[in-house]
Amino acid sequence: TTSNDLLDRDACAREAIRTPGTIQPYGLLLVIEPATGTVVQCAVARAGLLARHGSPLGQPLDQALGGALADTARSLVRTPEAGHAYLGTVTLEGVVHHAVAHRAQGMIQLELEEATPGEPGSLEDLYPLIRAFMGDLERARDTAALCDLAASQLRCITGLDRVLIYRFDEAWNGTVVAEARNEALPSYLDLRFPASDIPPQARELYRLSRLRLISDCDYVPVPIEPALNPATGEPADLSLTVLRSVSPVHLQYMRNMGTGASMSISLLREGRLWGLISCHNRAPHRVPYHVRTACDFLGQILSLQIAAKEHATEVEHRVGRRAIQARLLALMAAEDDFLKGLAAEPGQLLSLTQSDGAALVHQGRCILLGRTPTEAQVRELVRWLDARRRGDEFHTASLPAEVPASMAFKDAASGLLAVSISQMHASYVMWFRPELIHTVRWGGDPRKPPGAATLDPRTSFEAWKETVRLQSLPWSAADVEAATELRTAIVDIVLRKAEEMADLNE
Ligand code: BLA
Repeated sequence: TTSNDLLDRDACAREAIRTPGTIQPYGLLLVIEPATGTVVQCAVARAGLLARHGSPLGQPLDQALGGALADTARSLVRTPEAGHAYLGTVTLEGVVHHAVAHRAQGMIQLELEEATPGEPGSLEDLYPLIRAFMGDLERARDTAALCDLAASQLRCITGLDRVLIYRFDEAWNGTVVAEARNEALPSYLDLRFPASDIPPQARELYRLSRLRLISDCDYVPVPIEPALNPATGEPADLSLTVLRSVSPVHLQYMRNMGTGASMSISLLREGRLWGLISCHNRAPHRVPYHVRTACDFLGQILSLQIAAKEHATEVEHRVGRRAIQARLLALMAAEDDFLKGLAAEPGQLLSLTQSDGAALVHQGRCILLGRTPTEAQVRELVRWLDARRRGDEFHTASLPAEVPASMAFKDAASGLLAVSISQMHASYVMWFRPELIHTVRWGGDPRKPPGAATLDPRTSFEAWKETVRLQSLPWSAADVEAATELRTAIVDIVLRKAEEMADLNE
């Protein structure tokens, strides 16, 4: 990574995406001061819509819209809720608009979004699809099946060319885990991309506001006038609005990936962003209001189902690990030599920590199981572990960064988890994981096509591969716990055996 890159990433993270000062042009925005009910800021793409009523600025809301929202306007001003209120449709100069209001910064933000021809008139029209989806979800076995179903259902409801579901890891890198598409756009299934593609302030916003729509990556932004609210001196915070203008960096990203339109829906688990459903269309396209509501609803159902499935999987893993531990204990107890017991069924020892290789080093012996460095290399690692000797457990997902000499065997061991089983001797159980780059599966050709500009998922994938070189999959808390529990069991058995021997000798 060059310092240039880092600067760019900082700049990205600083971009004030909540207060862009402009809106997308498929509707209009009025900021209303609730005490007086007058419009204090506005953004209107099609001046003709309001021409006969004059500029809305300084006018009471009902007059600004020629009386169109007179009743709603009065109740709007009276209700203090912060949430999203759907106010029905309003026709201006023959154009039907969906009216939606929020409270923000003590103001009312009223958006009028142009309806599209032939769109569903209500959420009820979409109910059969939603109900079918819920039935299908119930039959999905695991998270992968849930995501596949959701992707195809979302594509069916929206009619968009491609629907991706991606999931964040602990470091906010993402992986495309499910995809439904036609031939208009290429596959991104299994592609990974670095955290910087969706910078932190965007992730925070997406946690608070679940759905965003970019109907045309080449849109001409409409400025909010005046730029600062005369009552507060602040720019309008558009966090909760649909019409919010989007980061120009991201619009370029969309152009580079050949997508004219994009809609994304947040997937949350316990208040944390788990992933996104990202929908694309090759040509500009606006997903209608009620369809978006249905998508938002599907997103929430999917989020809940994912949480339930993941919880169940975690419980299952815990139970599975207990069974492995019990088996290993039995094997060790059955042998005079506990090392023989541990090595008797290598699959058990490896799956205990989801590793590809393991080494048992005790009293001069060294037993290698699965995919490991050579015995000489393992002994070298043991000397290193012994020299650093801090605590009974050590783990790293980037061994080459800790022990440069391990570069030579990064393919077998970029990750190391080790527990010490003796206070006196250099005795260890060690588990190894290979370099992640070798464990990534990818669909399609991950290499960027020649001449492609540098801001798109393919290039990001290349960048991601650079950042994960020399690393294994991270060790989870459960992996480390399983290792230390095994250590305790071994120490107990070894100690007990030693004591028994001592008793016999007495
Ligand atoms: C936003 N970046 C986003 C969004 C997505 C991605 C989905 C949400 C907006 C939307 O719904 O379209 C990223 N889209 C992807 C990825 C894939 C995809 C990874 O389809 C892979 C398949 N982005 C960059 C860099 C910067 C950046 C280098 O790649 C900054 C320099 C910025 N991305 C950026 C910003 C936003 C964003 C600022 C917020 C846009 C907004 O909501 O205003």
